[in-house]
Amino acid sequence: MIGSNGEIPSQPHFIFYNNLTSPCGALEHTGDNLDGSGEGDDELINVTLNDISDNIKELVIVVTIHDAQARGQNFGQVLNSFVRIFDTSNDNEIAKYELDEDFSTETAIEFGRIYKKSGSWRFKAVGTGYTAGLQGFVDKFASKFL
Ligand SMILES: [Ca+2]
Repeated sequence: MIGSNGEIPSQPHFIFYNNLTSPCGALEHTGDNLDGSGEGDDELINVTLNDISDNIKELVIVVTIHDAQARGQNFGQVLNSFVRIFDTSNDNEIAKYELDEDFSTETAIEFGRIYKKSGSWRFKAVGTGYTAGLQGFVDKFASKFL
């Protein structure tokens, strides 16, 4: 969750497997799935846009492989991996990337951004892959406290 200065305001605003819920309650991560077992979506982040506190201007959605560098892993080695965003009010899929095809050599991707403009929330697909893993995003958005 990004504030107006382009950074995460505080550690509780960094939503991931060890911090599942945002301070405002608008974001809820359903938890870590370590092995991809089960059908369909393995991990979900539910977002209630109207509940996001006013100091948050943007949500940056990132997918990474845990300890990818140490394990020598990338998305190309994970079968049937994808990230998508959909609107639960009408089940419309807004965007989807196939990670194993589109990001075969990467270990982290910035999937997209949900941002506020003129009082309403919009989604922008980004689709930029990185090889620096989660730490690269921490350095970029949370350098002050992580
Ligand atoms: Ca996981």
